[in-house]
Amino acid sequence: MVRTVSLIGAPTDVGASVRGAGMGPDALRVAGLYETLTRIGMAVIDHGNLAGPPTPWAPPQGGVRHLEEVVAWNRSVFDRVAAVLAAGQVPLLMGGDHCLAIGSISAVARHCRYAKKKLRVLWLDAHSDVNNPAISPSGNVHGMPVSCLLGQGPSQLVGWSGQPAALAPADLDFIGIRSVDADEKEAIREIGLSVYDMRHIDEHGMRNTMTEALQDVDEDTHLHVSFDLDCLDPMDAPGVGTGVRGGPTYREMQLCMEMIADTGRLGSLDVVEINPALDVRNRTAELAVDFVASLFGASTLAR
Ligand code: B3U
Ligand code: MN
Ligand code: MN
Repeated sequence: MVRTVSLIGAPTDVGASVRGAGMGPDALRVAGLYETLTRIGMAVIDHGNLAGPPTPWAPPQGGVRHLEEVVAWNRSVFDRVAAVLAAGQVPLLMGGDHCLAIGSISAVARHCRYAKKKLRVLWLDAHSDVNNPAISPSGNVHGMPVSCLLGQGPSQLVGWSGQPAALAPADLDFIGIRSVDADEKEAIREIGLSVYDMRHIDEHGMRNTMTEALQDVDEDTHLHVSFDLDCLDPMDAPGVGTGVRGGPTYREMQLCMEMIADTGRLGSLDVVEINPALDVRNRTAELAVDFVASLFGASTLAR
């Protein structure tokens, strides 16, 4: 059966500190996301862009910036992702910054509970995004989505899945991490999160890393990939707001995506933090399209 992928644009940089991620959905369209997925045999629907408030660029209040606007954008994302899942389709959220994963993954978690599926989230990122208002150095919510999903963020952003926490710590694996704030390190240790950081990938290779990360994925698993493009090395992907040197190479990331595709369990996806204002000829969006194609089995089908 051909699976239908539903593209959902959320053009906002409301959770970031650098302007421009709001242009991400159109950069992905210009890079040929729809056409590429169609070419590899998927049915694709582009739902266009969601609407939401403009980014006020105000300072943080109580350790959080733009809380009201972050809530509004995530509400729209939650509702649309929930509707797409209910229709039996695969939601592909085109961000926008990474705060949008709160709405997206909360909807996925609720769906998995009703569908009696085990949710596994792979968080591909340079950052661990596990800050909260008490410890965040910036107040930017794109550094806090993991905490919110674990039930520890601002109360307005917690509990949307219908449970106190959308995710249990064991539901989540980080891949590619190399920038963690001091208090975040403490939080990661306290919560007991599974982190495959760049050191782990350097020492064990991407193949062993992904074999380990995917080992308990079975036919009852719903895999969600939350793909922050700053996971990649900025030499390859310059179009991101907070790039960090020393990420996986193009080849390593391709292997990561192909191994996820091989499980056949990919159920939903976020593609976030592309910043066309900082990019070079849309290279980062084009790269993202390559990786998304691999996630949906492009290389496997070509064999
Ligand atoms: N940890 C920093 C920086 C950051 C997190 N996520 C992104 N940047 N993209 C923070 O502000 O929380
Ligand atoms: Mn992120
Ligand atoms: Mn990041």
